[in-house]
Amino acid sequence: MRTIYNDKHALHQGKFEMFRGQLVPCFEVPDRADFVLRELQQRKLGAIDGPQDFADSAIARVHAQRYIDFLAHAWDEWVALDPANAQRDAIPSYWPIRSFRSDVLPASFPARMGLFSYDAGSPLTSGTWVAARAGACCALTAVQHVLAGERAAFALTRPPGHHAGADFFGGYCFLNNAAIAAQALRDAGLAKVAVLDVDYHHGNGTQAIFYERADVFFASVHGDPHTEYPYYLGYADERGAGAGQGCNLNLPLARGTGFAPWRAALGQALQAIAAFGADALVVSLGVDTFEGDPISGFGLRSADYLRVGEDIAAAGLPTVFVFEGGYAVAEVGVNAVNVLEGFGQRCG
Ligand code: SP5
Ligand code: ZN
Repeated sequence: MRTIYNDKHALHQGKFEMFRGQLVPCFEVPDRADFVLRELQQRKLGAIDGPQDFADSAIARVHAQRYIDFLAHAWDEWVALDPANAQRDAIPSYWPIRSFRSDVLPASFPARMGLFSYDAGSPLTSGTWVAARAGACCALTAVQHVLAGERAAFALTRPPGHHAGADFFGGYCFLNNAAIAAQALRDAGLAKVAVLDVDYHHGNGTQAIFYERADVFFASVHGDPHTEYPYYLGYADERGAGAGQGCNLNLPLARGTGFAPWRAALGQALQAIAAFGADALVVSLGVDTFEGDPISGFGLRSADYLRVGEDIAAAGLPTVFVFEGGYAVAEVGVNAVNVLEGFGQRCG
């Protein structure tokens, strides 16, 4: 399987994230992608190419223009507030929760930053826009290879994407690479696309982007939001709305769930995707379901990821894998590449 990778990902390197009243070192670090890259190279899993460049218009198919404009200039505005900010990450501290207006774009940069975000755990840095944009180009390039007839391709992206909505960042995510890929597949003429999200955390951004649409099915297996991030979305009763009624499937599982019940939920998601009649599949491939993950609570072991890849391959669909979470840095390469290897062996 071909991988699309770009070393600009390392330009996004947050220092700290807010956790229970303290700034703690970021979990989402550049080493994550580099460990996956090294594992791909060692196992000779296929060609590793750079991305093609795409215009921002491909990103604007999913993200609001005023949000793209905000991201593109955020760092300069942050430093303009105070030259000393060049040494600090930008983290929001104000949010327009219920009863506030979100139609007005305040002149104040911190106020706008809060309008376009939902947590204090996703620092924006000098290289965030360039890295996120390059990641989106990796996802779009992977789509091109699958449209050209390859069975599957892997976009080795960071920062991750599935928590980012049409006009907000959060959960370490800025541009929703999986949603951008799914939309690109639709724009190329495929009638029905499914997004399968296997990250430990619910893909709230992807769900929100497609919630009222009948052409993109979203299925997710994740930690129960009653106790797990992102808390405010990802419940089983969210089935889609309007034209998208029935096109959203959430399968929340309790913290502590092991591979057998997790795999049964994956089977349920894949069955729903088959019933939907998808022409192509985008997989939000987070491996923070690993038993050793420092911020998550499922019990998957490294060998289990081979089975995950086999199960996904059995769906028989052209597939774009997009890298998401996974914070046990030393094992993240083995785990992610096991999925790809399992997929490759099953699909031939
Ligand atoms: C893409 C993705 O996986 N995003 C996950 C975002 C999770 N953010 C909240 C993490 C809370 C960190 N908890 C630290 C526990 C240290 N003992
Ligand atoms: Zn995650």
